[in-house]
Amino acid sequence: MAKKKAKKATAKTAAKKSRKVVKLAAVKKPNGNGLPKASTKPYGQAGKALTGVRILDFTHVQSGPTCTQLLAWLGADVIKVERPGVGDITRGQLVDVKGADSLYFTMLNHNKRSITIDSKHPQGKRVLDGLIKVCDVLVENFAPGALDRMGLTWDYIHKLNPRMIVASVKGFGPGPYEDCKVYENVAQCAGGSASTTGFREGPPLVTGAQIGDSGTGLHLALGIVSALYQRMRTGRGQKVLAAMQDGVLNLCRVKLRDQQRIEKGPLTEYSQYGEGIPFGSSVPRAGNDSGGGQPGWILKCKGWETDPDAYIYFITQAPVWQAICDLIGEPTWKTDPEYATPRARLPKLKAIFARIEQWTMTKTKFEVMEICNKVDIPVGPILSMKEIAEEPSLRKTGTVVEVDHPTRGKYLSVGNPIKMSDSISEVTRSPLLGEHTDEILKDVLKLSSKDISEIKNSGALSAPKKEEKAA
Ligand code: CAO
Repeated sequence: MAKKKAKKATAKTAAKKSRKVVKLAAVKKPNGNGLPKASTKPYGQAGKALTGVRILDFTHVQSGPTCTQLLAWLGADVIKVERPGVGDITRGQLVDVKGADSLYFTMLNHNKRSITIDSKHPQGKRVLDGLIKVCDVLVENFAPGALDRMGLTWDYIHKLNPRMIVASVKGFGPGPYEDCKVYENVAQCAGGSASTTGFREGPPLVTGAQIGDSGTGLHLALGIVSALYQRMRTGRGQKVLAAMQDGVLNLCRVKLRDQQRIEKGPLTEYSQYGEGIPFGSSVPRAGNDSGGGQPGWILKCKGWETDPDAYIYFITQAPVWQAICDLIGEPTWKTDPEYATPRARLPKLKAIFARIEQWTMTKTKFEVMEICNKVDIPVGPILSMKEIAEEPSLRKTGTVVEVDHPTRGKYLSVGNPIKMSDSISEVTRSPLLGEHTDEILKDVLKLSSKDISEIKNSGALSAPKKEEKAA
């Protein structure tokens, strides 16, 4: 009985502690169903989704920063810890403006604060310990074992702060490759994407969409938000792992679907089937075939001879087959048993798309888009990055934003692709290296000026002097 009471008390204290960090009205003012009274503030003015959540951001390059940038857009206070003098390596990669942080860095680190700490220096460790105590989530994507080598093991962190959620991106989950370092294209290859991308007669291909890095960052963000939600009930943190191989495979799940179908017979919707080419034992590369049940292909449009992006993705969706026949001038195909049903069309897809292409080549991709959408035919223009950058509707929604930066000037970035009616994202510029070091020591850690001087004088927050480096 006494044990039970003590347990209850511990749980209560843990819950109380967790409330201190995430100040959710839901917890403070229960209203029958546990939710607070509906806010009377206008939408967009009642804080942000993650207001009150503080993130210790140990991420670098792309996968981890994608995750923490998203959390920052959703309202979290993201404190990015960087190595003194160097920072996130991407600050100096693919530089286009001399002396300024690269677009690689700025476009992945909006809305964050930066503090420089040598995590292996005893005084640096002292600062980190302080931050661990006041943060809700530690996010990292170091090479396997690097966090432990800094002394920041799960046990150590959890002892300092039992509410802490420790979230990691790694290349692989537990298994034969768990110790490997991984970059984007390694993950695309190991996650099944490359073997299923490209043309049958060509080599495997990687895709420009950063499904390994940014894709895994998104998976991790969802894990973190879920762990924060679970912590509301349990009062304790947990480990969250998103492995890049797993993230890529999750995005390739239709291909694992096809792997199981191929064992039972040919994949009839693949153009390979129509061409009479036998299937092997694993899912082949399918060019521009659609991944679903509605056949599609990329077709040339007017101007394709000189414009590399004058193409359109055309889907011969079954319910609009009649409209397609009328548009391309083949009205007899509507009733001809050789063409009238999806099944009858499967073996002739190549010829059918060639005939549709004769029509699309007489129009620009935007004309095809307009004409087809009027009669509900799903098509997609191949938009170049130039066209996307200039597209007014994307600017209007904040999906493409112009950001001003003190050393590089104005640049374009992708804003938050998730739109929420009561948690509006504003994109603010990425921090300069160590820009918020003093502010964080003073306002977040509440250190005295004496303590701050002591830490600074120890060299834990600044780059080693050149002579010292050489020595
Ligand atoms: N103070 C002191 N040391 C620091 C520090 C700081 N603030 N920040 C980092 N370091 C140290 C680390 O402790 C590590 O040292 P040890 O190897 O001695 O333990 C060292 O910097 C290098 O870290 P790393 O191994 O993570 O970096 P890397 O450039 O060698 O590898 C990468 C990069 C991406 C391959 C590797 O981090 C990785 O595999 N991460 C997981 C998968 C991932 O996220 N990949 C996507 C990257 S984006 O394409």
